[in-house]
Amino acid sequence: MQSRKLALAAGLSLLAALPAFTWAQSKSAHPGTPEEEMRYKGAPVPIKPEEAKETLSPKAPPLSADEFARAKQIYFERCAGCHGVLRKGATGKPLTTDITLKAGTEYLKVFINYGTPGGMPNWGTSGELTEKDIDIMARFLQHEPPTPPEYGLKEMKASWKVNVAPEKRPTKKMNKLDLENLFSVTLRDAGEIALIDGASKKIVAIIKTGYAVHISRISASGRYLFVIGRDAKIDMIDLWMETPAVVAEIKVGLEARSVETSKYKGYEDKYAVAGTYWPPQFVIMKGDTLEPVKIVSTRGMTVDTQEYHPEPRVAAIVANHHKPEFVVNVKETGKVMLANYADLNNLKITEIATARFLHDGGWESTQRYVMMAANQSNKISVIDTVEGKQAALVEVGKIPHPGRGANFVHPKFGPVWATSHLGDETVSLIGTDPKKHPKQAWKVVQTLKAQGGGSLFIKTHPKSKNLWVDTTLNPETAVSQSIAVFDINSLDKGFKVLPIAEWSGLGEGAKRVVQPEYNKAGDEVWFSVWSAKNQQSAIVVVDDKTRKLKAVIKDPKLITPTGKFNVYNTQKDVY
Ligand code: DHE
Repeated sequence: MQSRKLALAAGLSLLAALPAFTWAQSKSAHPGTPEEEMRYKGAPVPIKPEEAKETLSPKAPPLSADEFARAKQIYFERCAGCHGVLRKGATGKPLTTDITLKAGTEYLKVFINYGTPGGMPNWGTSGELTEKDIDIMARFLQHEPPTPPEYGLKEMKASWKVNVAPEKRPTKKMNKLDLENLFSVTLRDAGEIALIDGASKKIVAIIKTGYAVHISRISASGRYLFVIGRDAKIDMIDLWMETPAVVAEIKVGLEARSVETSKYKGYEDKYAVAGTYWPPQFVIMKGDTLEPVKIVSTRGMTVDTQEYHPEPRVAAIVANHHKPEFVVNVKETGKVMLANYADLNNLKITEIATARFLHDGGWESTQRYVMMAANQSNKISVIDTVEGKQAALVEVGKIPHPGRGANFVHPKFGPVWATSHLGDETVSLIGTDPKKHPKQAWKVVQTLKAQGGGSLFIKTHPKSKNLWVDTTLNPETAVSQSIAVFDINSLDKGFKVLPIAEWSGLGEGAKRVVQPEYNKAGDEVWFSVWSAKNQQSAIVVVDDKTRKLKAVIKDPKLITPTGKFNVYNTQKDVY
């Protein structure tokens, strides 16, 4: 499987937007790049091209105003996710003018047309871009990159709304919902979330949120739900209201992925924090109103070559339980910033050098060490949140993508944290108990083979003996539409495959199975079966003990369900 190559002329999110897209249609020769890796591309950047400032460079070949506008649009939609808005390079190579001017128009045209073994899609030969567009892009790349506007306190405050002031909110829970077993489900392409009751599996509410909504996180008390869209809009939902609704909202930038809330003792529900891709910064807000109070830039030097990076995007943010701190992953510089929110006027930031490009991650079982994936380095950085330093940098498989990862007690090696990978079929189990299992601590103690590459998420629960591994982006339909499950006590026996998409009984569609999530009791696990916006999707619920189908949640309102966040498990970081 790993040896099969293809060129994919679109990002992951773009693919999701194409209704009748099948993997088979996407295959073409693309030497040197595994297809799973090709799919791991950024979504169109939701920055309006007209807002980005243009600079024409005298040394570059001329472009008309119309051509410049067209090129900006193509760049933000197709290129910026990998090469960065300012073209300084991320998953894709840098495309700054010192490089592109030397390369010249004809040379650049060849790259855009045919792609490269390093991962650049073949935009021309795949038919995605016309010859004319390719010519425009080749000239455009020799001009200075258009710069999107900065976004500071003034812009944030202008977008900020408190729909229900804290003093007007209920003083106790006004509904009969079992909040701890409620699920907040991302309805990605609808720009909404669904609140689904864990017991009845009924949709309790559909709430409008930001564009291409991404993740949900829950406040320390379990009362407030924070949802962030790719357009950097945050919606704060009060789960105590008779019908849960948005009580405050804000747009914290032009593009974002992460939101979190303060969880340290004495600071419960006090602050929220959000990280943005553009501008590269994070903002600390009041936890009851979302009023922005402190913005921190992440621009700075890269960890290895120590050169300036103008656009280091903020990836995962995790709330430290041991100190009043947020653990902030800064992608392109490869640094973890520990931002201490105890005194915002005298803000203390501990900057930890790890590896590039930091993406997602989560706690090991004691919640002292947080395990962060540096995906292009194939490493997991272990951050000791008590000491405030990196405890280890662990080599794992190709492009680790753990989500928040999975914790369990290995029959032989004691407590481990696991990640699956986008770039290969392995699951790496890392020992996490330096006290009782010092020999295994921060080492890969076992590598399992799962169904294939293209895995996004892995999950278990303290009460379960199952380890679930999805393969959402695998090119084989049978693999992307099913789930692998390991018995934690007999890992050597390999995995079983459950045909989740088939169980959903859905008609046509990509039906990609994504993100296992447990209910509060840890006795059932929910999977999204994700098809395009104009097709039916579903959530399939499996009994954890018997591994048999328990329920299928289908509803015309369940449009493109992806992430599911059980309130209790998200609040307490149970995974
Ligand atoms: Fe995500 C988490 C970024 C595409 C579903 N995603 C995250 C986090 C980051 C991130 C930084 C960690 C947030 C945190 O913990 O604070 N995601 C990105 C991207 O940059 C990327 C690759 C491309 C893009 O342009 O957005 C991307 N993500 C996707 C998808 O296409 C997914 C599969 C479907 C969707 O809804 O968009 C997707 N991402 C998720 C989910 C989580 C997530 C479900 C949370 C997992 C969890 O268990 O916590």
